[in-house]
Parts: sequence; structure tokens; C-alpha cells
Amino acid sequence: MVIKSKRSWELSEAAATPEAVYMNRRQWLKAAGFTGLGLGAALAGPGFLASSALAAIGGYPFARNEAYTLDRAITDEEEATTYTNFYEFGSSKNIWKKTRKMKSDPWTVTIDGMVEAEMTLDATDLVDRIGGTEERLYRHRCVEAWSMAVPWSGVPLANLVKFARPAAGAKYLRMETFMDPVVAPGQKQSWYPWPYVEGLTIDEATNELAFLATGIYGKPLPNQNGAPIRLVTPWKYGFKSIKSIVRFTFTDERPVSFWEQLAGNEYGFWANVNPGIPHPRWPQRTERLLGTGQRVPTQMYNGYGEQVAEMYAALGITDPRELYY
Ligand SMILES: Nc1nc2c(c(=O)[nH]1)N[C@H]1C(S)=C(S)[C@@H](COP(=O)(O)O)O[C@H]1N2
Ligand SMILES: [Mo]
Repeated sequence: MVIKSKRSWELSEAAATPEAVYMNRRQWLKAAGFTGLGLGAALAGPGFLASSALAAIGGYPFARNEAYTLDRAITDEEEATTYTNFYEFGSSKNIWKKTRKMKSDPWTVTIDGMVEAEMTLDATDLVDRIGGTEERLYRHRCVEAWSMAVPWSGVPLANLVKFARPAAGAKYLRMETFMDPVVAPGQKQSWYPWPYVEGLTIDEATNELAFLATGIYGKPLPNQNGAPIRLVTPWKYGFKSIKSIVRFTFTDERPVSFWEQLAGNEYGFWANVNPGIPHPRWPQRTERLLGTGQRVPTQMYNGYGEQVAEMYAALGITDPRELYY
């Protein structure tokens, strides 16, 4: 449902799915008799019931795209969902319980800036409209030198870019996390430049690897992993993968990311994984595989050079530091 449309609203290619085959989640719920108290009761019930009910609603699990393979075991689900970075809820890794206060459904997302028509719509409807749901196995490398490998569910970010129909002059996609200090007490810490912001060039945003995740381990994202929609850019350090997005802005100005604004000498705009560029506090040659006690060498572009190296070569970047800062 389009709640607000600043300019004339036209159906894009992706949105022009015939009504007969297009059913958003709420319509589906209604059709399946899940609306009202019944579902509320199911969701309030024991964890098992809640997660299986949620999985059924969103059509999970999504079919896996076998093009993306791992060179390591999938990280234990409990590790990946209880050891998380989400500074809005505190700087500790153990904040997952605190994120329960966040209400991630319904969730309003705005697409604005240099686009044909600015719009505000529900996250579920956005994903339905942009289409292309699938599951992908990706490595994830945090700049703090821990890493994981997880199955994400979601849609290619390129599909959102196509759906938004940016103007030819748009060069960057800026993304923003929700702002609500009552729900997220970390946002009361005024020395941080809230809200969390991240940015990509349009080339990066339309690279085949850039992914908008709505789920993990075949189920909708738990709040702590960035529900209901978060970015995943596996060739970049984890801080680029902004969680719980409320705004996508197309712009011709390079966005200043949250961490870049805080400490540009430690966190660059590009932030491509590069074992040769040491971070002032964490050596980057190796990484700790979450939940295993194992340490393995870190790879250039986190092992995704095949998909992204050409993009940077085309920019004529020769100094590897420029791929990080
Ligand atoms: N809004 C927001 N997004 C964020 C962060 C954050 O603190 N706030 N942390 C980032 C960092 S540093 C990493 S490593 C990943 C962690 O994702 P995960 O907790 O799902 O593993 O989220 C990134 N996205
Ligand atoms: Mo990170």
C-alpha cells in the first residue's frame, strides 16, 4: 500500500504484477484466516509457535540461490543471533533481549531524493513489489576481526534501485536506520551521530552481491539482526550492512556514514575488506570464526573479488588504501 506519494504514482515494471497473482502479506493473512486475535495469540505464544507462524506468513524458507557458496561451515544459529552489533541498543554484543522492545511490523520505509516519485510504504509491501526473494549463503566479516557465514533471505538491492527509478544524476544510495531513543536507549548517547547512516555508490548498490535481507536461517530476521529489513554487502566490513532501514535516499552527494563521521581515520566510506590495511585497533590479516575458536586468513574483498574487483578497477583506484578510506 502506498501511504504517501509526493509525485504522480505510476506502476513500475516490478509493481505491475497482475492483481490475480499479487497478494501482499496482509491480504494473504486475511485469506488464510490469520487476522485479528488468532494470530496475535499465536505470536504471543511460546517461541516455537511464534517462529513457525512467522515463517509460514512470509513464505519462508525462500529457495536458495546456489550461485553463492561458502568455503566454511554455516555459523551456529544461536551464535549469529545472540552475538550481534546494534549500537542503538548498546555497545555490548549481548543486546538481543533489549531489541524485543522494537516493533518491527508494521514498518514504514521511505524512498526519496533523486527519484521519479518519492514514496512511503510498508516494508512488506515494498519487498513484495520489488520482488526476487531468495536465500543466499554469505560470509560476513566485521572490522573487529570476527566473522560468520549465514543464510540470508531477501531480495537483491538492485531490484530496489530499479523499482525506485533514480534520476540519471543520482550517484549514491544513502540509507538510514530508525530513530527512537525510547525504544533504543543507545540513541540517548549524544556523542554518537544518530541516526545510523550508510551509503553505497549506485554501481555498488546494483552489484549482484548487494542484498536486502528480510530473513536469516530461513525465518524472518529477529530484531537484533536488523528486522524487518537490513543491508548485506559481504565484500565490505560489517558496519556497512546497516540494520532496520527506514529510508533510502538517492543523491548526487557522497553520504557520510555513521562510523565515518565518528572516526574517519578508523572507518572509511568504501570499507572494502582488505587484510593489507590494518585498522588502528584490530589487525586484519586473520579473523575469528564465530562459535568455533578457529582463526582463518582474511581474504581481499572477503573472497568476493570475482564479483566486485572490476567495479573498483573501472574507477582507476590503484592505492589499496583508497578501497578502504
Ligand atoms: N543500525 C545499525 N546497523 C548496524 C550496526 C549498528 O550498530 N546499527 N552494526 C553494524 C556492524 S559493526 C556489524 S558487524 C553488523 C552486524 O550484524 P549482525 O549483528 O546481524 O551480525 O551490523 C552492522 N549494522
Ligand atoms: Mo562490525
